[in-house]
Amino acid sequence: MADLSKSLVAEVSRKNPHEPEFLQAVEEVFESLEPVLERHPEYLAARIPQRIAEPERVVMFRVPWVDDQGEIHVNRGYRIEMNSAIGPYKGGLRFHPSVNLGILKFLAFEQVFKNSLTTLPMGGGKGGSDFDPKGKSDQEVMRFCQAFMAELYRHIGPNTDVPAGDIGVGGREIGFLFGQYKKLANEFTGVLTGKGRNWGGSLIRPEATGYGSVYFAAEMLAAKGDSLEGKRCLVSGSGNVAQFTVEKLIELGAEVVTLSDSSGCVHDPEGVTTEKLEFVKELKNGRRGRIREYAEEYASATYTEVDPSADHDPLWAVEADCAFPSATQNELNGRDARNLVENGVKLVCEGANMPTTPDGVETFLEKGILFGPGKAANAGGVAVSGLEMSQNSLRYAWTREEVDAKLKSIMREIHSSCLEAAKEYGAGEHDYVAGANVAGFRKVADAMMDQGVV
Ligand code: NDP
Ligand code: 2IT
Repeated sequence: MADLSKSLVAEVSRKNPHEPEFLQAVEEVFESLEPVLERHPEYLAARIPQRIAEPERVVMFRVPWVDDQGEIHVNRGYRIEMNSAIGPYKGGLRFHPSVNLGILKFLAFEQVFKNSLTTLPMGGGKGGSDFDPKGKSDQEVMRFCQAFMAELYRHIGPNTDVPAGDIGVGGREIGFLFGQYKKLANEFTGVLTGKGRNWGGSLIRPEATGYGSVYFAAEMLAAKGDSLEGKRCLVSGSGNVAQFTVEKLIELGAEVVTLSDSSGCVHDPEGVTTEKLEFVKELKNGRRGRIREYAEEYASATYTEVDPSADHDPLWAVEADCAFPSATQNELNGRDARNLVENGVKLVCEGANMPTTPDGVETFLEKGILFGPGKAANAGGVAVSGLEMSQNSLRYAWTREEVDAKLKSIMREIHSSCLEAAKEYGAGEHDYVAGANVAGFRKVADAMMDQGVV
């Protein structure tokens, strides 16, 4: 890393010493911005890097709730309002026991650039709680969501901050959150996205992140004269993003041979068919069971439990052409990256946010792997959230075909703006990491310059 970005990262690091994921995300972006800052000293004079790495506002609050046995629990709620230069704060809510301030700041920081890339007018934000929905009854999840929204509702609004889902927050949670917001604010507005289709939700929003990630992968391959047809693919996770990544890959003629959850991974050399995918959807969204049951249901599959002492993930050691990490941050390390390269993987497309560690990214770039970074590749979800906001404002609903066509064209546009930015600032021909960071940054930075020191 050159001196300029090093000293900027050191400054952010001094202010945020206990937030490793946040610093990881900042370091990657600042490194890519080096040539931009050299060519545009006005950004440095206006302290844009320092300002963009400082949330406009952070809200932290107590969330007390009562379980089915009458026991009282206390969780912590957060909303990071990172940047509103190009639109209202926009980004998901994560409910997971690992949630802390640093993780949400990394996600909010990434969201600023991702939302800018979508071409839609959305600022960046992220929130959530250390609440664990696993093993909780629907009633408990509802009471938690109501308690969480009892505070959050003061800080959000359709023109201020519009949350959505992320890990642990899907259609069920958005329903409970929306119901409580509506009751407290006495307003039916598009304050959340990912809503049910009968009450203001957009068609294709559930599918959008996974579909968008596959559209982005198809664009990367098309730029090399190739396609997904017949490609053997590894997918990690088995939640929202993973499920619809698999669905679109099957539709485009690829073969998916892995899935996982936080307990372990399954390898099915005969491929995940549409019927097997339906089983996974029912397992994960209906019964809320474990992916291990896939291997119990289908004899072609084997299950490997997570080994916390292992230095690599067996899922990334399976022979394949393409990999779609779609579970969580830092799930694919340097050793995993080398395993993938040795086993013939030519494309890695990040459905999750920052799933690849920095040494993993370096390996992919060094080896000339087509690597789609999360803030570009998984932007389809928030893009369709933006389209849901537009439909809510219009009080109108587009058809499935209309939304899907817009998603496809947004992903195509993100792909080409990454390549153009990489070229303009002298990065490698297929350096989507630099391209996404630079293209996402320039729009936000210019808006911040226009709006003065606020
Ligand atoms: P879900 O909660 O639907 O699914 C998450 C999946 O990842 C589950 O299979 C879960 O396993 C697994 N997982 C979660 N945490 C861990 C962990 N610490 N270690 C190992 N596995 C884990 O979430 P999504 O599919 O919505 O999100 C997946 C990723 O995609 C996240 O990085 C998210 O930020 C990102 N993303 C999501 C978008 C969306 O629209 N939903 C948009 C853009 C990015 P288990 O069942 O055991 O919990
Ligand atoms: O990481 C993400 O982009 C999301 N979780 C989706 C955010 C949104 O507002 O739809």
